[in-house]
Amino acid sequence: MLLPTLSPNAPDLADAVIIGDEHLSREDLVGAATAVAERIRGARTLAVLARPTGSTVLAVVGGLIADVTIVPVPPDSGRREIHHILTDSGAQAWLGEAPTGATLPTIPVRRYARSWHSHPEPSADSVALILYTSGTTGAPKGVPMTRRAIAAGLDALADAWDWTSDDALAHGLPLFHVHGLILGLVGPLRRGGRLIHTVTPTPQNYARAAADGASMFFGVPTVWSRIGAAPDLAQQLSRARLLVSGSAPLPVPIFEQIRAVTGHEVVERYGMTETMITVSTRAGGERRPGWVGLPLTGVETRLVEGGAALPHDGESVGDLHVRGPMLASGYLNRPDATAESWLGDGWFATGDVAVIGDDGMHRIVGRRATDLIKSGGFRIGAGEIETVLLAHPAVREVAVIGVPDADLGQRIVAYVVGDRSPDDELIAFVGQELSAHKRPREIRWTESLPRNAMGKVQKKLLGDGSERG
Ligand code: MCA
Ligand code: AMP
Repeated sequence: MLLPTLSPNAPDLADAVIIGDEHLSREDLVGAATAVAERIRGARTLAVLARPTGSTVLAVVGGLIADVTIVPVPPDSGRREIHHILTDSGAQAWLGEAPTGATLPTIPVRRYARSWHSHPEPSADSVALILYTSGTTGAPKGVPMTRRAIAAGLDALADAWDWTSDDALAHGLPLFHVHGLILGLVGPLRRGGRLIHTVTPTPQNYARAAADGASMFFGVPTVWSRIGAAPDLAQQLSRARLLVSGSAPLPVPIFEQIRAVTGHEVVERYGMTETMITVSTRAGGERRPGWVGLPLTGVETRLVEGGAALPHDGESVGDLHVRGPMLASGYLNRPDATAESWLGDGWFATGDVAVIGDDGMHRIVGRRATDLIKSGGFRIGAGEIETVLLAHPAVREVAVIGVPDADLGQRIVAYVVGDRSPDDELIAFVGQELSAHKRPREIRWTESLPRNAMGKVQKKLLGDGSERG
């Protein structure tokens, strides 16, 4: 059973989910989400505009109860992105709020409706969620996540982090990724503890959640960096049990700053949309700054270079492959891309380059793919932004890269050849078509792009030279 604590006979829990100003007891959750389930039963796939609201929580939980696949859509998605996600996933309707100009029908989510009908537990192989994630080129790919994989991934984390129903989890991460949605919402619902979703992950909101009794905090490195820079607020987090970072590398100075101001060594964990979390430091183990820890229970990892396995000696750098029960089994409608990354025998090629110590500790060195940018913990494909910019009449050539950024890890910069237009216009143009976080922070106009003899843009020559592109 994916959500045992949401069975109609589970004991009530006041404030099982607090999201912004909305408070849902466990009884509210079960009653209202079951009412959603009644309305949608028999549907196959529904889209949810994943704003951080009680309606989104009820829509997702209603889908889980009714065995209807939910596709969370970034609420600030542009036209092109929404169109792609809806057509690729085959979503039949919007559940809850719909974006302006929506063409699909809308099924309302009613906060005060109640049903106590008991729905049968869906098959463990049923697809609960389809999450979209960027590749280097083209539109985002859908990753179908089964109930079995989600349950396995969450239980492996509970084991690593000693995560129980006594924990109250706090975070303010988006509800359309593994981090905020699966770990951050389905996680506490599976464990049976409270969730405080702070809507935005600001230092003020995290300090308030700590004062309200949160024991566990999730953040991307940008969030921890901003908290570290606000020591008075950060001190409030001292009383928590566990601070967890993931989605991008946590720089060592930030680890140390958080330790200095909260007394906590942040637990770092590593994962991907396609694999959920596979490697983590443990609540009861060493937290080594710059290292992401040990494979979770049930996970195997290997380092490969040119088809040969590399030793785990803390020095050999190779492609990281992972295998475990929390992995998805492929991309939706993309057998080509699936075949590139799922290698057979259950192994998945992460595209990340790593070293493994003889004690099993993993360090992520970087990414093999040159065109994937991580900004604020969001995975962003350079190619997707380039395609949009090329459709702007002023743009003749474009190359998008991630440049190092103290706050965001990387920030998106677009090198453009064309008829000079206001930078804001180009940035807004990307925002109309894609999500807000895919907008370039900066446009750099140039006479030409550096190309090799084959005509391919040499991104390594752009930026200040330190970029991974
Ligand atoms: C942003 N702004 C811009 C631009 N970009 N303005 C002009 N041009 C741009 N290009 C605006 C924003 O709209 C915002 O305005 C203001 O600038 C500040 O933006 P920003 O610095 O980005 O801060 P933020 O909006 O506070 O976002 C930082 C964030 C966010 C909260 C850390 O990046 C975030 O939520 N990241 C989480 C990503 C995540 O959950 N990833 C998980 C995927 P205004 O203030 O007016 O709005 S990874 C995953 O799931 C795996 C499995 C894993 O390992 O976890
Ligand atoms: P996404 O599919 O958005 O979850 O992005 C997954 C990618 O984020 C991984 O392939 C890594 O490149 C990166 N990532 C996630 N967690 C970490 C971490 N703790 N350290 C370094 N990179 C990470």
